[in-house]
Amino acid sequence: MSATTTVGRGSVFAFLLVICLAPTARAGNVAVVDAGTAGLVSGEPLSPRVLGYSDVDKSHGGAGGWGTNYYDDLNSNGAHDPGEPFGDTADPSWTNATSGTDNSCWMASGCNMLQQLGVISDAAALYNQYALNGVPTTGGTLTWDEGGLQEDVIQYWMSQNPTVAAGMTVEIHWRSSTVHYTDGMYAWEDWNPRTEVAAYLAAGWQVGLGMWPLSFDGTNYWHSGGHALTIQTIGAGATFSCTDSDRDADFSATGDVNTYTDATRGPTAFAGHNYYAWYNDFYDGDIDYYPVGDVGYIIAIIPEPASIAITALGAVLILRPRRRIRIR
Ligand SMILES: [Ca+2]
Ligand SMILES: [Ca+2]
Ligand SMILES: [Ca+2]
Repeated sequence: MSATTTVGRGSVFAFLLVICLAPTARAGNVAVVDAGTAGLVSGEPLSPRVLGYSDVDKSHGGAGGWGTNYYDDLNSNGAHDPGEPFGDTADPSWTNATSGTDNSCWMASGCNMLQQLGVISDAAALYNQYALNGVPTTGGTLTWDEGGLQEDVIQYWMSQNPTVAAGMTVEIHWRSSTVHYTDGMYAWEDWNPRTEVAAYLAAGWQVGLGMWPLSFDGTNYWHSGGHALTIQTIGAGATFSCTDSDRDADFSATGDVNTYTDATRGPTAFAGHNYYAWYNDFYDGDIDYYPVGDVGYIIAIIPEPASIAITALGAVLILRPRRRIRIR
């Protein structure tokens, strides 16, 4: 069952729960066999292109490149803390220049979603503000060196802008954590994520994804650190386009928009339910080589009144602990 909720008016922090930092082994989970539907699935709906796309990139113009930043570790704790100056090149005036991994893809995507929704006009400025000063969450205040989720950004921004937030709806979907395909792809239960995301886009919502590479040691699959993307279009057949904080356009895309190849599984009937999986090749551009991006998290936002209702599974979420894997 996909865990789904709607977050709006006055309850923006109600569903921020557990943080899970460690990669999670999947031994003992139920596996479903996908008979005859493996590989690329064509005929999925073609969604309209999001207007006015936003592409906040990680700071990458200096020595740090896309993956590393430098900061003045004023309290010498080996981490970037709120207010500590940072950049892609160390400043000679800093007293304790230190480097760290930039894990802020979730922050960039959340800011993109807000700009594409039209409630802010400068996503890069908001990103820089949050990257420096942090995004408060129930798990602590997160800056650029920590993983998070788009909802951290969106819900914090909503708390800072309650008048606008009162006119927004946020829906969050997680796929099952207990059922997967025999190839290790995790399944959504009775919910086709690609089709549903296309429906969101067609109805004017903004959508962000979270996905996690799979690791396999010969016995167990598990998800390691993942990635967050901002959806622009669900293509017909086997692609979607997005903006990606960790690179400029590559593969088949031009400009700032990236087009990645998808693969899906399902629908596969098992134990009275239909299962679906969705993944893509955001790492290497070759889905046949290694399907790295297992899409497990979808967040959608829209100004109210919401014109469509995707699902109504809030009660399920309340009963289940929320598993959070940080994405970078
Ligand atoms: Ca950098
Ligand atoms: Ca520090
Ligand atoms: Ca980019």
